[in-house]
This record gives sequence, structure tokens and C-alpha cells, in this order.
Amino acid sequence: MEGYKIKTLTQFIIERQADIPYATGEFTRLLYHIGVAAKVINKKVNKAGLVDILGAAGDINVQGEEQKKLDLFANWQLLQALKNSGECCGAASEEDQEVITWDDDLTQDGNYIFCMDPLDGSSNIDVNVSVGTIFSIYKRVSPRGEKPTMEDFLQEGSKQVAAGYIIYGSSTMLVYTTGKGVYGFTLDPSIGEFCLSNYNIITPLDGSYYSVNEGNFEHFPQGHKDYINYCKQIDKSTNRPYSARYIGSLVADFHRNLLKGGIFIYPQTASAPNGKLRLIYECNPIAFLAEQAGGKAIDGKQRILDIQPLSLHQRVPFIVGSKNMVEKLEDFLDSQ
Ligand code: AHM
Ligand code: MG
Repeated sequence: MEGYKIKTLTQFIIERQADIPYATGEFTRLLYHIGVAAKVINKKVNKAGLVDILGAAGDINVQGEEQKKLDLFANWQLLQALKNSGECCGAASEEDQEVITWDDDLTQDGNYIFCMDPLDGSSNIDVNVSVGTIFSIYKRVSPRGEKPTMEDFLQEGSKQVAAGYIIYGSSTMLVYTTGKGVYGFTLDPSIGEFCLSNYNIITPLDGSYYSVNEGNFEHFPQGHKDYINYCKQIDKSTNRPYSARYIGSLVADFHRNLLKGGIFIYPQTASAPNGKLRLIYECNPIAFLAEQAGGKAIDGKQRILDIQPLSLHQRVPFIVGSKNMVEKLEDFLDSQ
């Protein structure tokens, strides 16, 4: 019988260490620890219906949104993994108002900064819809051995050295990039390992899915309204009407569009002039992955990865997906 040929995430990141010119193994160790945290969070997410972890924890996070218990668990688990790796000197999280730093010599000597949404789309957990962890990694700009500074955290997305997400879906996948392509690993629960399943993901240039919370249509800028109407028009030559697909879980919506081709849109409105999604730990990592797969990500005016962050929890309008679809929407926005 032919053996099961697998390449685990750990094997893969060790082999790929040379992709990063200055890599000494520190980065590899950091990714390894993230992979372990992902497995622990996955277990908890899977068991969510069985144990008393569903429901709100009673606190309101920095975005004014009610925190779910699993959010807190995922946040804590990832912070432990980062601290234990000894490679990360500081973290920023959707769940924490301020950045997290540690006082011991080992972590202060860490070379990396980690930004995350530990459990994105968590309002969907109660109804068994996919949720995800989104992360982004930067090299620090402050000297090693000292506490990191805000400058370390407020770097442009183009400075990311790695980004990725874990999707807790019908199967659990970890998808990441270090700027040399996008790779996907599916968790094989029988051996407890993330196994390489999607080698060098390239997203289609065109797609036939559009993902937007259309309930807000009347509040959208005119260019967005015109584009959404364009998506619904009948034109066989351009494969329209497109199909509307919106889960309300960024990781799941992006993951589908990445593999199948499509566009995800979260525009600004009069009452939310910067949209909803957070630049540092939601849009930047997703934008980095999209570009690495041949897609495109903009805020409507400029490339997401070129935006200079001004604050930790800054929001931006977000348009991401297949290059031709994003450019078509850009045309509609430009014509306003
Ligand atoms: P969260 O970080 O509080 O979970 O919110 C982010 C989520 C995204 O996953 C999703 O794309 C978006 O919010 C959905 O928002 P809406 O319900 O307004 O369409
Ligand atoms: Mg969240």
C-alpha cells in the first residue's frame, strides 16, 4: 500500500527558512509556536458547543464590541505562544487597547512584532459559522534588548515579513506568506499536524463572486453602489451576474474568494467614514496574502500596504480580491 505522503508545516517552514535572507531560525521558531497555538485554539473552537465557553464574557473590547469567551481564550493562547517562543518582543491585538510587551530579557531580545485578530468573526460562533485567526509579523525597528516602541507597531503593511490566517471551518487550515508565495496547510486531526495542501496559491485574475454586506447598500458611496449594480447586470461575455456570497466572517469570505476568484468589499459609510475593518491586524495581513497570490487590495484610493498607520486600532475601507475585479471597482470609484 502506498504511504501517505505528507509535508508538515514544521518541515515546510524549516525547509523554507532560506527564503528569508537574514533568517537564523528565530522566525522559524516563531511560526512553529503559532502553529501549536492554532491547534489548541482549534480544539477549543470545535468543542465550543459542548462546554460552557459560548456566550459573552461580559467585557466590551476596545472597538466597543462585546467580547466572546473564545476571543479571550484565543488571545491568551496566542500571547502565551509568542512569549514562550522568545522571538517576539511585543504584540498588538484586537482584544487589547494597548500593545503587550514583556519585561524579561528573553522576550525583549526578540526580533519580531506580532499583530493579530485572535478570533475574527467571533459573533458567528454561536451559529457554527467559520471563524478565523488573522496575524501579521514585522521585524522590529527599535534596538533589540529594549522594550519595543510604537514605531515598531505602526509600520506600513509593505514592511510585513509574514502574514497569515487560520480558518476554523469544515476543516481547519493555516494559510501564510513570507513574501515568497502563499501556502496552505490543512490540519489532519488524525495525526494532529498541519499538512501542506495548497502549494503556491494563485488567485484567479477574474472571479464571479462578490462579497459585501448589501444590507448597508443605501449607505454606500455612489461608486460602490454603481459597482454592485454592475455585478448584478446580465452580461454573458463577462460572466455576469456574479453570485453574491457573504458569510460575515472576513477570513472565510476571503479564503473562498482567494481560491475561487472574487471580490470582498467593506466600504465606508457616512456613520462609519473609515469602514469597520482594522488596518493593522485585519486588512494588512489579508492584503499581503492577496498580493502574494496575484490579487489586489486597496482602500478605494490607495494600496492598503502603502498606508502609514497612525494608531493601533485604525479602521480603513477595504476592497480585496481578484485583480481585474478590484480594478473594475476602482474605475467606478474614479468616475465619481
Ligand atoms: P470582528 O473582528 O469583531 O469579528 O468583526 C470583523 C468581522 C469580519 O470578519 C467581517 O468581514 C465583518 O466583521 C462583518 O461585518 P458586518 O456584520 O458589518 O457585515
Ligand atoms: Mg474579533
